[in-house]
Amino acid sequence: AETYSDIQRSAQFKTLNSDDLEYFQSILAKNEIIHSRDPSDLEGYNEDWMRKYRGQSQLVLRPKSVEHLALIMNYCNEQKLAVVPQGGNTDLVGASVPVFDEIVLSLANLNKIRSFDPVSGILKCDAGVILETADTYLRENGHIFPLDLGAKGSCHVGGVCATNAGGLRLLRYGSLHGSVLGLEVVMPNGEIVSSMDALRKDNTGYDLKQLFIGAEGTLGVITGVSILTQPLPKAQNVAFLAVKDYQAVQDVFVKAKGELAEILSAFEFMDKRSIQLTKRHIEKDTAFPLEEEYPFYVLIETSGSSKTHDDEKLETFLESAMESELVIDGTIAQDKTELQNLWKWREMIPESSQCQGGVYKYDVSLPLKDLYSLVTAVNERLAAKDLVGAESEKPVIAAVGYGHVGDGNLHLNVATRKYSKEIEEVLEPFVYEFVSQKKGSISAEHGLGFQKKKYIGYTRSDAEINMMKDLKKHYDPNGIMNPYKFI
Ligand code: FAD
Ligand code: 2HG
Ligand code: ZN
Repeated sequence: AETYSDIQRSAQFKTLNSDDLEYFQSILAKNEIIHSRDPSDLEGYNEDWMRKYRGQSQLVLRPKSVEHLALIMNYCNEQKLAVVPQGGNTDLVGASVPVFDEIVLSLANLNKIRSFDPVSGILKCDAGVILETADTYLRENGHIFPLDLGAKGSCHVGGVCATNAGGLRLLRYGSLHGSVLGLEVVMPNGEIVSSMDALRKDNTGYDLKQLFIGAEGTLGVITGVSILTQPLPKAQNVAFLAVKDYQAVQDVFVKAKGELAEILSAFEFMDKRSIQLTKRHIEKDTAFPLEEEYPFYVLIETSGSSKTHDDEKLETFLESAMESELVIDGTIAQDKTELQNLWKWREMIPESSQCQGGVYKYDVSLPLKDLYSLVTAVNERLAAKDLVGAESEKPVIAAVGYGHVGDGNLHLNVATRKYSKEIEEVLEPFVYEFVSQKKGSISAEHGLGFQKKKYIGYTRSDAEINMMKDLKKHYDPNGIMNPYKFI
């Protein structure tokens, strides 16, 4: 894990003492406080999902009420104690863990569904509800959460809002900036600001909740979320297809948009190396659906209200795609288990690239025509420096590319045998410069966190960065909210 050797703990923050602990003990129950002088006892809170970043916090607070959380924030602000809000700790940019001794403020105990209206489809819940729990509850009520991602079993509803996660169906249901209707937020001074009663349409002044969506916990703590959910589709299909090159991925996308139209709910792509890496990790339990390997694969999902109608549309689409040799091989899930297995070959890529020892993850937006060129450029660069290969003495196992084609969002994962500064320096700032030259964004959906704090200028202008800094100074004058990160 990263040692943060190039930055210093800020002297403006107080170090936790016994008076502080006493105060927290006076408002919280014993099981809402985890304190240890040995930070490794709190590893699950101090270390991130990739095992790349590790902080040194000795204190985790897990309040069960918003009022208690507000008292904690007010106290921390007055005492200048730095705080990291934490949801499911599945973040991929080093935003969710402390850097030094910041207090971890976990939302895990604020985990109740507050209400659901099946007529409007509006769900109101605490921020600490696990995404999958919310989705299961909604399915029992004929609806689905408008966002789905591989980390759904651990990430929180508040956490996905704080990162503005995009996920696998953004193409269909849009971003959280559109589906979140209201938030309840505890500000650094302890004030509770709520727009939880918000309506579908409400144009009275600034849309303040947007400030917290994607702010990565640097402005306030989200404690409640009101969100517009979607009707549970009655019919769902998944096709897993093989194509000969990246141009064909784009051609299939255009064809799918035109012919599957309103039933298209996901369009994902992955390259050969992504699948080879994933095979190493999951093939013993999940058979790969195609007999051969191909340069690129696409996963297409349809969601609609009539099975016969959707089946017919998908079959017609596939027949013509195969006849014209745009698609060279493929399979359609015949039942729910097969459908889940096909999704696994896409959803397990992030874990497969991480579990080999170390991983450098880049989540970028690029114009669609240039989307894959970054993967090619990085592989050429690694090969030129003789860093990549299957042989055990090569530090990089593979640089793989996959992602949400429908959103112009590429995930480049460089799987390594261990974390090393040498590899990092080959990749950064090269990747960011490449993306900036192509007029892309250095963060499509994961945020900036600690990983990309130095690189914000590649995508945002000075004027924009100054405006962000002004907001931060205004609402968090002591800088206690998630310090050392992008702002
Ligand atoms: P955490 O990781 O705990 O925190 C994330 C950030 O939000 C931190 O800055 C933290 O301080 C802040 N935060 C958390 N909760 C709050 C709160 N209540 N109030 C204020 N700030 C808060 N992302 C995508 O966009 N699309 C994907 O498809 C996707 N797939 C993933 C698949 C896997 C296997 C994994 C491990 C991650 C994936 N992610 C994806 C990353 C994604 O950012 C997270 O899964 C999710 O958004 C983080 O939610 P969390 O509850 O774990 O938040
Ligand atoms: C996904 O789309 C996630 O699977 C994770 O955003 C991507 O791990 C990654 O790089
Ligand atoms: Zn993604």
